[in-house]
Amino acid sequence: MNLEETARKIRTMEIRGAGRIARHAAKALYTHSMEGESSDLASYCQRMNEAADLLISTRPTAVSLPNAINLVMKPLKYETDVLSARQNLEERAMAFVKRSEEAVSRIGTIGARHIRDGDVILTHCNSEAALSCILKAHKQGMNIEVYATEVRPRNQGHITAKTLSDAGVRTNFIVDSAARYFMKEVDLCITGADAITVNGSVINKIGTSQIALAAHEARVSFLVAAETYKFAPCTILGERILIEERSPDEILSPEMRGTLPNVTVRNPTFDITPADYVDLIITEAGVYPPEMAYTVIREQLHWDNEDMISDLPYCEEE
Ligand code: RI2
Repeated sequence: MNLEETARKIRTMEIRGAGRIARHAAKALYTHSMEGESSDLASYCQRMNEAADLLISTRPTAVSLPNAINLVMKPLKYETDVLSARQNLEERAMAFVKRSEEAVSRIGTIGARHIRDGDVILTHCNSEAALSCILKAHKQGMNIEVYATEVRPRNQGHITAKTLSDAGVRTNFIVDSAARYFMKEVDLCITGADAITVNGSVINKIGTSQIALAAHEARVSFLVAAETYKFAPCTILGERILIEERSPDEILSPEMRGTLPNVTVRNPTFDITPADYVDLIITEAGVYPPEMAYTVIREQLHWDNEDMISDLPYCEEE
């Protein structure tokens, strides 16, 4: 898949999920570097910077995307010749893909330790990291049951239900608004994350914060499974994560909206769950209470490298 195709597919959500978006972006940079014909370092850098800008512009919220691009692109500025610049960038891109895949698997192993035999787990949207925990527990022979939400308007819950069903996990498929109704039957909620701020707030699929609130009310644990590259270094500087608002067509067709002249359809894709409602964040580097987000950013993402924070391209005001 070339750069433009990858960018288009991320934008239209044919490629979706915060981790997958990041891996595809790294692969697109790899391919773009391989296919290019730049003979000097300056034109190679320009070409790659344009590619990075295009990829970053595709979706604004999942911090995994700019974090991955940052990891691949940033050291370019220290290169002195085009050949090694290309080779090093391509190595970094593939190293990120490998690291990301291993992280999801490791999160499963760590997360399964927080699931007990007999647990009923509620999950929201379609998260590789959250599913990794659930599937690992199932593989270890635990007798678990899952409530999976539908996830209007894009219905990512269908993918989750199919994955769980194929793996033989007993699954209840529910509409998003039924989450509080069923919370009394749930032992544990596990979701993924698109971004985690320095104060431990979790940005994830719209509806997550309502579920966290219902879990809090029912004294049900709320866990978040997320690779360390979902933490947002820019939030240390007080920046906010931009919440994507997608087309109203995803909710009501233009024809239907035409019959409702006084109605505005709003379609925010993500919401923010404050740290108070999050019990634990499961990462590939171990588990952290949300209050330790600063430590994760500092130790795992090496935020104190001045280059990294001086020109972060990806955080905008809300
Ligand atoms: P993993 C998804 O976003 C969902 O919000 C999901 O919870 C999150 O990414 C993390 O997914 P979207 O692309 O990286 O469906 O754990 O909007 O797979």
